[in-house]
Amino acid sequence: MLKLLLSLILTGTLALPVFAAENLSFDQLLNQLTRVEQEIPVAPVAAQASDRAADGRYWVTVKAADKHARTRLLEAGFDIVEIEKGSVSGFAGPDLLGLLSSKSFGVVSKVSMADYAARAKDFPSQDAIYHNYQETYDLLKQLAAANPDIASLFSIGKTVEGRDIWCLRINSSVKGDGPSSKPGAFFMGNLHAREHLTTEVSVLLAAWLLEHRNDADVKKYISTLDIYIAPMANPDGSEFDIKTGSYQYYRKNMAKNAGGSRGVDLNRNFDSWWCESGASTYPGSDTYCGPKAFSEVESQNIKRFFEARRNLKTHITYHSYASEILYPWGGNDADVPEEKDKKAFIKIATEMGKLTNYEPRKSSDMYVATGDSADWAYAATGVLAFTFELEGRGFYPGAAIVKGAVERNIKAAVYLLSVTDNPYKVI
Ligand code: 0X9
Ligand code: ZN
Repeated sequence: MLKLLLSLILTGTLALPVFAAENLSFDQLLNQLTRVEQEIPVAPVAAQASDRAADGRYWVTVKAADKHARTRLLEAGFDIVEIEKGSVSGFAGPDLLGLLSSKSFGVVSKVSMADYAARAKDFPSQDAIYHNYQETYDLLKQLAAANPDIASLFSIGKTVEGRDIWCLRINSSVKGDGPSSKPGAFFMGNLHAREHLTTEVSVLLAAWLLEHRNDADVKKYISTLDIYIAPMANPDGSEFDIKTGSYQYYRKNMAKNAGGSRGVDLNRNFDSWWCESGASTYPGSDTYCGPKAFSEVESQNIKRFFEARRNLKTHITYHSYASEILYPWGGNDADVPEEKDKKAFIKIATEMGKLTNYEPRKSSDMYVATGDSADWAYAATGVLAFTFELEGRGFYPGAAIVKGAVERNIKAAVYLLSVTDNPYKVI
């Protein structure tokens, strides 16, 4: 997101950062999505960088003790982009760089545009509306701070690289991670790193629910249910996927495997027929199930989360992309043995399918793959667990898709909340 601001300012598309305002409402957040589509420069980061490289510019940091020094730099023609303590940074072509180096300015460092782009730690500029880890955390914090009577933020646990898996809780009587006897719903995004649309759907669901807290139906769910939203279950992988400024098509967590490869497929690491089918024992593979079930701290944290909350009745784990709503089993061709569960799964998936235009389906009809989180959660705790495969073509469907996906999925999530008090009332 920050990079977008920078590039808009630099390209002159935007004089002032319009998204810098804090505490945006849900509508403002959603409107950003359409506004950015119109305003955004279309060239991908790599192309922009090579354009800049072609004009021979550099990202330069120059000593500047105070505002007078900054004024002198501006007068020399230096376009100040960032002000740091004792220095400023911005872009300079070869002539200006020569001037800055020869006069009494004090060039601290210079970086070619190609190297500058490669340092980027964010979404490519055309997808800058997507929330990275920090931005997701900041938004969750803002939401909790703005609704202290009903919302709180806590960590489900740390990742292998030490990030927190943040979870926003909406509950009118309990804060933090303490127990509740109210029926619970848990929405989880981004278990697979590259499926960034799932973070948007989850975090904007949180924003929408809190924004609409006084709507009659939402008000009722907030006062009677225990609602959890964890938009980024695999933040290490998610950040790795974007950190160069161009997508890495990365799926797994960031575990260091024996043999030197990286990552375990978290959606193959749960203890449900672990590693029997549709999973690989080869560590370099994208569907590597890990050395044993629950070998990964991320899946352990999610396991503990479910086990500590036996009040959970419904769950969605968001993935992308197939426009499908999947229900157990995914690791076995059989139907779930409990007839009432099967009926509830089918009915609820069908209703959510109508609201999203996604196809309801038994998970194993997509393919049999063992060790997925939804199968495990249902088998271990009885929670009615759905895997959503959001819409889109490809893992990086762009900024334009977000608004519709969020709106559709809010309807489905609200429907799920409407049955969370007793999911079996639908059959
Ligand atoms: O393969 C997966 O983990 C999911 N698809 S994705 O493209 N998001 O990777 C599908 C999970 C559905 N579960 C099973 N079929 N077991
Ligand atoms: Zn996935």
